[in-house]
Amino acid sequence: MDRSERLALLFTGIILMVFISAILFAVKAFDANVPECVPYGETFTKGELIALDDKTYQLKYVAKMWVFDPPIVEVPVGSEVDIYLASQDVVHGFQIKGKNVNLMAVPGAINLTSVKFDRKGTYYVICHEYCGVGHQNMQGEIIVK
Ligand SMILES: [Cu+2]
Repeated sequence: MDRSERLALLFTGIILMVFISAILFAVKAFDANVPECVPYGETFTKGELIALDDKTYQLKYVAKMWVFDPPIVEVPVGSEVDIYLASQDVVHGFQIKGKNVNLMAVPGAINLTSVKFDRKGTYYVICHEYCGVGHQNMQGEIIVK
């Protein structure tokens, strides 16, 4: 191995460390949260908000043409919400504006993520995957008060 090969390897190693550091920094600084996929077989067909205690909730969303069920949800400020997302028909998108949440609702699968709502306001849930003629009207609201 000559000097230029060693330099190339060193340079590649340094670049790799910079990338890994940037990812770790983003996870910590921006509270990045990787969604999980819940095993098939635990699916549900009805949306509901389940209070585990006064600040912890399970929110089961069903996406279907062209609504999110439940369409409007109210939680108190400071709530930690586990969102379970299922689809009854086709692939839908699920994005909470103002939050770092962007999921896909896929038939036969459940996606899970956690969100903390520490500011009052209305958060709009929108479908960002074209799902048919009513796609542009497919939205929901999470009201934090
Ligand atoms: Cu859609």
